Amino acid sequence: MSELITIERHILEQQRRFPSATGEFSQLLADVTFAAKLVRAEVIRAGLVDVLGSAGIINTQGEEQKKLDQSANEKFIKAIGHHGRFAVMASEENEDIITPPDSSGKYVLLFDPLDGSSNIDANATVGSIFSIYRRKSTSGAGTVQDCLQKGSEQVAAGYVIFGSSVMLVYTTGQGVHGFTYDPTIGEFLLSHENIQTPKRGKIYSMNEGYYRYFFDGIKKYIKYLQQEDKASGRPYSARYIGSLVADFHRNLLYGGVFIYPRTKKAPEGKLRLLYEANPLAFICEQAGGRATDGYTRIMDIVPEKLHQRIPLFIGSEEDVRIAEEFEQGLRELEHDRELIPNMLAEVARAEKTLVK
Ligand code: P6P
Repeated sequence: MSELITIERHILEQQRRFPSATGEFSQLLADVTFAAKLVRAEVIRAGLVDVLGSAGIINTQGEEQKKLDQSANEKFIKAIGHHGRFAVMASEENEDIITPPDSSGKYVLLFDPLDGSSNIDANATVGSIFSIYRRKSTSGAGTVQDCLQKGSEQVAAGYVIFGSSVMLVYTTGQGVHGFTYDPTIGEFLLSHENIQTPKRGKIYSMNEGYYRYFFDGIKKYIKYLQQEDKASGRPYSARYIGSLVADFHRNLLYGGVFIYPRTKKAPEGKLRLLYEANPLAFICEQAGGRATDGYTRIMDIVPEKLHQRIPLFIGSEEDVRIAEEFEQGLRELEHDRELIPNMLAEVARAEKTLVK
C-alpha cells in the first residue's frame, strides 16, 4: 500500500526543502485547504438547498439562502481572514479589497471562490481558484497596490475542482501537485505528484458559438485544427465545459489548449487577470505549459485594476505557440492536403473533355 501523504504533510516537506518558506507560509496553504473543505460541503449539497431549506434543515439561523458563489465567498473570507496572516484579500465576488480584522500579515490572497457557478444547477464541474503574493506595503493594512502585482510575483497558486471527485492542485514554484479528497477521513491525499502537461495535445477548448465575433486569426486557427493531418494529430477534439477550472484541469492532464480570445464584442476577452489567468498561468508554466494573452506572457502583465479582463491562451506549449502565430497573423491556413489530389483529378477530367 503506497504511503498516504496529506496536503499538510506535503506542504511541510516542501517547506523543509525550501527554507525560504516559513511556517507561516505553510499555514496559509492549510487555511486555503480548510476553506476548500467548507466550500465542498456547500457544493455537494447544492442540489438539495431548496429541499433542505423548505424542510427548515438549512438556514436554521434564519439567514436567507445565498447564491452558492456568495456563500463560497463568505466561507473563504471567514475561514482565512481571521488568522492575521493576510494583510489584504481580493475576491472576484467583491468590488473592492477586503481588509481582514487583523491585517498585520505578510501575505496577499486573491481568489475566485466558485468559478463556473452558473453550471451548478446542471451538476457540472465547478472550481475555486486562489493566488498568494507577499505584500509590498511595509506597514498598516494591505492596499490595492499589494493586489496589483504581476503574476510572476506569486508565491503560491492553486485551484479546487469539484467534479466526480474533489481535487486540490497547487504550486509554490516547486512543481505542480494534485491531492484528491477522501471524504471517509476528511483529508486531501497526494494523488498526482509533479504534474507535467504534454508539450502538444489533441484537444481544443473554445466557445465556438462566438465564431462570428472572433477575429480572422482565431477563425483560421479553428479551421487549422479541424483539418486532417495525422502527423500533427489533427483534427483535434473540441471539448468545452464552460467552466474554466474543469476545462483547464482536463487539458493540463491530457494536453491541449484553452482559448478565451479577444472578440469584436469583448476586445479584452472575458476572464479575469488576477483571479483566473494569473493563478492558472503559474500552474501551467510549472507543469511545462505556456500562458499568454495571444501576444504577451500572462505573468508579465502588470495589472491596472482589480477586475481587469484579459484574453487567455493557455495549455500545451506547442499548441499555444501555434495559436499565437494565427492570432498574430504570422501563419496562414495551408490548403487541405486532400483538397490538392481532388483538384488535380478535377483538372485531369477537364483536360480529357477538352482533348476530345
Ligand atoms: P462563456 C464561467 O462563467 C467562466 O467565468 C469560466 O469559468 C468559463 O471558462 C467562461 O466563463 C465561460 O464563458 O462566455 O463561454 O460562457
